[in-house]
Amino acid sequence: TEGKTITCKAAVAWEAGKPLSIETIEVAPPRAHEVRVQIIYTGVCHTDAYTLSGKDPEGAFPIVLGHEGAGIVESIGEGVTSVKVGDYVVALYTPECKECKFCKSGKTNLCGKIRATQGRGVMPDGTSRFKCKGKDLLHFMGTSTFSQYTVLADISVVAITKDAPMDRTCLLGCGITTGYGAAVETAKVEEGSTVAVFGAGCVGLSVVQGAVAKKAGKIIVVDLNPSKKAWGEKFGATDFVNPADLKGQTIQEKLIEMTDGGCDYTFDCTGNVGVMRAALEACHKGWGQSIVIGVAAAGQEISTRPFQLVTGRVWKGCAFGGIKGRSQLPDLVDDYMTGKLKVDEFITHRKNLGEMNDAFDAMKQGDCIRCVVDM
Ligand code: NAD
Ligand code: AHE
Ligand code: ZN
Repeated sequence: TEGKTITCKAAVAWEAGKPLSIETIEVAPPRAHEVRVQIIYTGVCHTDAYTLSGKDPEGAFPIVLGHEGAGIVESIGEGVTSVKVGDYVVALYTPECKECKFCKSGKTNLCGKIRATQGRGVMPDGTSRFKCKGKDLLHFMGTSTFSQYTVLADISVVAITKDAPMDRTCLLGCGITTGYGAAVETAKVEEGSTVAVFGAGCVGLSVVQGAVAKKAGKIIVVDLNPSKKAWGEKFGATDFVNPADLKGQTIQEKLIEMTDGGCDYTFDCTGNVGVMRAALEACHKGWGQSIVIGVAAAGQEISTRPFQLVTGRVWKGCAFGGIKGRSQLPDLVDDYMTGKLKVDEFITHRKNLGEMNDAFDAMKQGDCIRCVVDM
């Protein structure tokens, strides 16, 4: 049966650097291997602000941003078998087709199936499902969760238990999974190891949570904002260093001193390329690994002395924590339900769709970990 176009509200980014406008938009029915989802809650992530700012080389306008969402499947296109109408789902900006070279490699969570069209802001068939005032709107990260209804590829959603509240599960669509996965899946932090986390936002605090789960011995939070000391402690960090308080010593020197020669694992959760260098150089000679998670603006580059790598430090990075969304997210939701994974603690602000610009303003304040938007 042929689906109908839905008219609903969405926060539209007409151009870079301008506030979002709440508009009435038209959302076309899902085509083959697509699903239309009613978004119930969405988080707002720094990456949304980054693309809105115009600094994302892949950013194009007009677009419906948002990639941290949870909702209910409203309708499905031909050939969809992985989810059904009524399923509760989390949107996956890192999809999982289970059949491409990447998915089959066993080495990465990056799926190659729809990455090219996703990066151009269109559905896998090269077209958009969104219209506003007669114009096509672009999709974002394959998800566009700042709309009451959105269309995603079937490989970009995962069904989860209906028992889990969607105002919490939305956060597993990016920030929490990204940091937690970076610690447990990408770095595979070991019991007793020393960890330094640069930047204690939602991502960094989630790294701390992952390091605690893996029983790391020392977990040092590094942040310029003194109020992040208490936040680190709340998630189980053992130490806090504010680089601004160091006299005549670099942050890498301080960390090397605190850890008898350097950290086993460090994580950049700031997106600052100077911090990325410090994080690499704070690693222990011979084996320390530094994981880049932060997203840096177009044109920014990292550097260090090659000697740092020659002497055994490892520089790597990950998207979505290295987690495969369809295979692994349901287990993370179960961990939340059984009290093994903190999620509620990250929510410091709540807004509704009409206040989306306020949610962006809140995110930029030092007291906001995550703002959840009721759609
Ligand atoms: P956030 O702004 O909430 O947290 C960043 C923290 O870093 C803040 O507490 C800030 O005070 C601190 N900070 C800033 N500059 C610093 C410096 N020079 N030294 C020490 N601390 C500093 O951000 P977030 O939501 O936690 O996201 C962190 C980064 O991760 C962003 O760049 C975001 O775009 C990126 N991100 C990447 C992925 C991925 O898959 N790779 C996923 C989500 C977010
Ligand atoms: N489009 C940017 C890069 C942005 C970026 O690195 N995105 C991360 C997710 S951030 C989530 O908050 C990511 O998943 N990257 C892997 C990928 O395939 O996009 C640019 O520089 O072009
Ligand atoms: Zn994000």
